[in-house]
Amino acid sequence: MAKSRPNISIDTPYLIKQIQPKLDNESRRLFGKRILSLGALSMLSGCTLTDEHSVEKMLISVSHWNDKVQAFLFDPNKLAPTYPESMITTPFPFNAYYGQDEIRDIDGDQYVLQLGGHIQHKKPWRLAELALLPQTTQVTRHICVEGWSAIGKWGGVRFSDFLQRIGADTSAKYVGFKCADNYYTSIDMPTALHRQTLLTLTFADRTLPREYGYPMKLRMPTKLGFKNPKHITEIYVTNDYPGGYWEDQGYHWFGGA
Ligand SMILES: Nc1nc2c(c(=O)[nH]1)N[C@H]1C(S)=C(S)[C@@H](COP(=O)(O)O)O[C@H]1N2
Ligand SMILES: [Mo]
Repeated sequence: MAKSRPNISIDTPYLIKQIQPKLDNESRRLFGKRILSLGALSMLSGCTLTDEHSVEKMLISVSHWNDKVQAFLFDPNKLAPTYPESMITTPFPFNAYYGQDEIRDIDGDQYVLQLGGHIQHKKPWRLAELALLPQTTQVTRHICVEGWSAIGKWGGVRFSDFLQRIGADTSAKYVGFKCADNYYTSIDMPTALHRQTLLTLTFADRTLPREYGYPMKLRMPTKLGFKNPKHITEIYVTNDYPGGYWEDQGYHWFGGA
């Protein structure tokens, strides 16, 4: 039985004041661009703001809130900046949850990419087969939350083309990734379908070096570094929130750059 709720009125400007400092910088910046109504607040938070309890619940879920704000404001048609090749950073930084000495050695001839979840054609892919698909390149900036950024050139298959080819259900919520080093992450479908999201096989016009994710990584200039999985061994489409290696330790899941 639904409890009868005290009919309190909610002071929207006050609420916004409470929420603003809890937003991360990016959400705050994006937030400033829009006029916020109580309707938008309830929609973004998924809470019906009818009583104090629901307001509290909303304030508690501010981390999810940040994700939702970013997802809501993500413009699938807006391109991340691209750069001239003269601006490429050399040497390009390596980063992983382990040091250089533990970089995985993967045999490209033995490699298979597994597909799972809401995908029609789940036949695994060999590296050579991926290389036969139409390729494109981009020079974009990789931004790591640890406080560095670097410009690099990546090449590969448009991920949206690949998803279409394998018959992925693009109305599903998430695309998840499992990696050879046990790293894992997941992204929202709109970002998966973004035209700069690349199933990446090359770096600086050469076979993807082992430190940067050989044999295959996903490159997204619209997302922070930790959302860009290297050494991918499995791609799956799902409606169940898959989380991620850093995300499960408190990083914001959406991770927009
Ligand atoms: N498989 C895997 N992918 C990963 C990571 C990792 O540890 N393992 N680290 C992430 C982080 S935090 C960053 S910044 C980038 C670093 O990519 P780079 O080595 O090409 O600069 O990879 C991301 N993808
Ligand atoms: Mo990172």
